[in-house]
Amino acid sequence: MKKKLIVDVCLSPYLYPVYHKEDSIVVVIDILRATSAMCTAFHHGADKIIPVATIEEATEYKKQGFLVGAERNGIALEGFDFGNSPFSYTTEKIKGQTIVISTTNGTLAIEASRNAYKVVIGAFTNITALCNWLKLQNRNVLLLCSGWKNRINLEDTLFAGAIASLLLNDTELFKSGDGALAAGFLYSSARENPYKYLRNSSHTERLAALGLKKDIKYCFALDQTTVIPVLEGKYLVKLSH
Ligand code: 3SL
Repeated sequence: MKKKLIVDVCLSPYLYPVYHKEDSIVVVIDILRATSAMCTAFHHGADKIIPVATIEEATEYKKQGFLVGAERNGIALEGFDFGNSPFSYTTEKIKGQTIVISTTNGTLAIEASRNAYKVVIGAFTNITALCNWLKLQNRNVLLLCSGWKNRINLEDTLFAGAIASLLLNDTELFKSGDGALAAGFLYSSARENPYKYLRNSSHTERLAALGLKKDIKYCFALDQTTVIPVLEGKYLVKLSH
């Protein structure tokens, strides 16, 4: 019998070192809102994205003339071109451009997983394209939730559960680690209406209090794009598939 591939979920970037395996594909997940915004930016024509962990790096790129998105605690930082709303990455502003993004959690998770075999970006907005691609890779898959300041959050876990369930149910290729089992249970409770299920979660409440309900709804919309961003050196680029 052919050995099965493993799909597992790492619930926080803090735990990443104990999940790291040299041969795994890592899917970085920050549903609200970094990875949703990145998929949208590519869909609207961004050429490359440079994800950076710190505001100092973002400031340095800004000085060099790059378009820079910077967000902390849900708020767009003054002196930069964008925050983290998918709606700010419009075609008029970013088509053909290399943009720089620094966010509270999402870009930290990318930084944490740089040493993986491959790092790709996942969101509800590219879920079908991403799953179809993962099924063809013949690799273990680690779904890395960005969480909130190293704590677990519900929306990333739920999305990880959705991906794990799609990989496990649609093929015989994978078996799951306990993280994927737990996230899958969460997803099966929430799948009828994830947006409603998450209405009392901490980051949904935080963004709603900032008047960002439209962003939240958008980040739960399925398949807005077929783009899969992939990390190549310091750049995220569009995967050709
Ligand atoms: O944590 C992050 O990286 C951000 O996505 C947070 S926010 O949605 O912009 O508040």
